[in-house]
Amino acid sequence: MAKWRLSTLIFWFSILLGSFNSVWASSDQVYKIPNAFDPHSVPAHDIHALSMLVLAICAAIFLVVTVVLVYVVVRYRHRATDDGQEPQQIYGSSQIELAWTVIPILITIVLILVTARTIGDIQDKELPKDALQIKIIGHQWWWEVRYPQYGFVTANEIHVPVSSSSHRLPTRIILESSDVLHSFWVPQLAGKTQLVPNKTNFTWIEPLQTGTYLGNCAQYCGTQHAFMLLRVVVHTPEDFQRWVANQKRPAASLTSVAFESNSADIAQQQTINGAPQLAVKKTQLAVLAAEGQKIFQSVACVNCHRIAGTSAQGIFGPDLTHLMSRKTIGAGVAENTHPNLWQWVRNPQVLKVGCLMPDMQLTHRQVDEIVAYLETLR
Ligand code: HEC
Ligand SMILES: [Cu+2]
Repeated sequence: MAKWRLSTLIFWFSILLGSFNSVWASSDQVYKIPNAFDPHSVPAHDIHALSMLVLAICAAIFLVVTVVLVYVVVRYRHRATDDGQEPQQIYGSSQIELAWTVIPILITIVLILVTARTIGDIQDKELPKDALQIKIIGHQWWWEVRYPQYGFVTANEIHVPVSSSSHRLPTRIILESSDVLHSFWVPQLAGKTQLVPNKTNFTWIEPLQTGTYLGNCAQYCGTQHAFMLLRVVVHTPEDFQRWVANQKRPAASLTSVAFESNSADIAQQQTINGAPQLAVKKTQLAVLAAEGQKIFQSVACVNCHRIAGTSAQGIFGPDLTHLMSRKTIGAGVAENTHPNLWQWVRNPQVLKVGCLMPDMQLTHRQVDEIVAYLETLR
């Protein structure tokens, strides 16, 4: 009995914790849980309205059943004065049988119709011809994000403009997979859509408020499925154009970048995890970064990663041309900070066990240099 009570307590406590998650979601953490009941985009609003209707119908059924059940249990409970005989039994009441057949059928038809209408509305939506197009390719366990109209590629973080009633700016999203099934889901922006190998799927979003919206892969796809997170950053149209202009640039040449003042903040940081603490000055940093680029180009990094404007043209891993413009690395497994990036390059298998980037067996010094180079990729 005591055990049963404890497990019940734990059960309800975890339910409670789960519901608090959506409250905590307001702080800016890497792992916050997106709330599907707080839609900020056109298709998500439609889905939300439908789910509220379905919930209301289910709640009404639940209420009727519970009230009748409680009434019967109380009204006809066992009494000391009972004579032990069964009450009068009813057989073959066509009235009752009709009622419990026809009413559920009607309810089910209503649910089917409203669902079909919402799905149809969302799928058949005519988007403006000049709508922004994004192609997302699922990989174990990260998202490749292509902007074919602008000719650049990024990863895991999707940037789109905000839409308003005066200036509608929806985004069409083309979904493909390079390996296994994945599922694109950003609950506040749209419903789930599968990414299927050898098939092209579509979905669209039309965010109505700027901000960052979190999503994740919603189809189990292997070891690191849980860390196949994505974020959608919704900008004002002007900010979006600024972001696009930066992404379109090839990686800036090292000599110009490393001496820029914004490298100074990197210079303040120190290497962690037992590596020698380097208090580097800007010029030293430039030397480090130049060395880093040489190493990057001489080891296997270039086989898997692309850095536009350099000889690195691999496509197996994420495009690194503007790595530092991303908030996270490893599809949301860690924030894109100096210590995390260092740890990643040193051995990605520590941060993301089983991920498809191997431990490159670099020395601390080589990692310092490569990270100095990567940090010029803004
Ligand atoms: C065998 C292919 C391969 C090689 C070689 C490789 N990587 Fe990777 N790399 C990947 C893959 C795949 C990912 C994505 C892993 C994930 O998120 O699950 C990745 C992710 C990264 C990321 C994080 C990018 C992001 O936006 O999340 C960085 C930085 C990176 N690699 C740097 C390097 C460097 C530096 C080297 C060379 C020392 C290197 N990689 C060698 C395949 C490779
Ligand atoms: Cu997955």
